[in-house]
Amino acid sequence: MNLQAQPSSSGQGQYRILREADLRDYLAGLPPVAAQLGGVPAGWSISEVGDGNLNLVFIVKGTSGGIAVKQALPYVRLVGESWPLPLSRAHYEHLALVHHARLTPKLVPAILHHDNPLALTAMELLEPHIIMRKGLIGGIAYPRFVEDISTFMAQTLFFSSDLALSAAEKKEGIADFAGNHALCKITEDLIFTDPYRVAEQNRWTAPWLDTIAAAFREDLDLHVAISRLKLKFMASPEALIHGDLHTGSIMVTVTETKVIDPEFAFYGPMGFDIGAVIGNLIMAYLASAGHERSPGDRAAFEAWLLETIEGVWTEFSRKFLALWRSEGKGDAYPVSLFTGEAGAARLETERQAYMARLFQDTVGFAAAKTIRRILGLAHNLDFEAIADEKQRAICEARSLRLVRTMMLDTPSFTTIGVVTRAAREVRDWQPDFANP
Ligand code: SR1
Ligand code: MG
Repeated sequence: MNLQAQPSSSGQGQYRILREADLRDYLAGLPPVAAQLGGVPAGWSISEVGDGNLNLVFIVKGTSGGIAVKQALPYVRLVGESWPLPLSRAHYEHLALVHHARLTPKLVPAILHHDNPLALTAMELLEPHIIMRKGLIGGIAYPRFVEDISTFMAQTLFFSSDLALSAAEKKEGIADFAGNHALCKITEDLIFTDPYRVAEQNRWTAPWLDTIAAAFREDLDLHVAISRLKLKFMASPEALIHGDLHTGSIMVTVTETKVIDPEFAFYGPMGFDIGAVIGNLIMAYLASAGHERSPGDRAAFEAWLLETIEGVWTEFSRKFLALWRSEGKGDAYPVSLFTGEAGAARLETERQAYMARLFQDTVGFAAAKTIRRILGLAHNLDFEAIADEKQRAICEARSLRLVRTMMLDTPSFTTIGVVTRAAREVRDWQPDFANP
């Protein structure tokens, strides 16, 4: 397995896991970064704050400002050294950040420095932003979110697709990210395979979900559905996707949204990103009952979540279609094949059909993203923060009931309104754990 980062033209350092003192010396040797921090290096405060599954994250503060430094570890942090992981993911994350910054500079952190051999990126410190998932657990609504995330997805997906690019540009893009296959393999295993079979690392809220987990392992209809989604993930290089666009990869205030952590980026199906956002909002909605202090005290927040789920799809779809109409200069759908009034009308019909297919993919992937967080290895704080395990299991069982239908009967979810209606209906369903 290749544990080395891609060769770098700058070549500032050999890989070593940075500790505080080492990082201080390293940053002191970078004049623009040192100037941004201000003061003397000995006075900088450095703390490791990473709570994700894979990397180290340091916050460094000086007299003038702060920065965030992310360093990839040569293994999966959540599991340990027994699960090696290539450092090259930092290279792909940097490439994706550059793509995002070019298209949506206000929606991503500014990159201050990147060192490939050290698998390290220094970025703007996002303050007072918090991880969106934590805000949602706290019942905070984010009025900018729909506008920002729909812009992020429409821009980054459309402009890396065949609708915008020449065939040559698109294939070069695919090649640039083709080496990120170890990160894809994590997704292929943890999302599309393990939750549906006996796998050592699976876990769920036992004993309440034991019967449901067993049923998911036996359900061949579900195995066909998840395998179709897996194939779509593996074999549909539609656009450069973020690849891990859950609410833990988004930092927010009530006035700003910043998308972070695109280390899983590769050319894949667009619905995987959109489904990640929608699936994670569904989980926030169905976990919300577990965070109530008194019955109904989060009703307004939950109504906002449902409106947000609807807004994410409708605004994404509107913006993506608008881009296609004005910037659809790629090699797919050649303009010369759709001339005149009849051609324009036919192309518009085709655009609507394309969006309908993309919506179906989105529904399926949203379901897959939810199931993996309840029955697989890496769980979501939305549910994990519910201390009463039976109450947590009730919220998780409701989620599984909804998304199992979304995965098995995807065509019946014709609009996003059908999804939110089904979510609202399952919100107060009481599972019978003896007869789930
Ligand atoms: C072993 S990595 C587990 C998960 O963490 C990342 O955030 C991705 O979602 C991955 O699937
Ligand atoms: Mg991440």
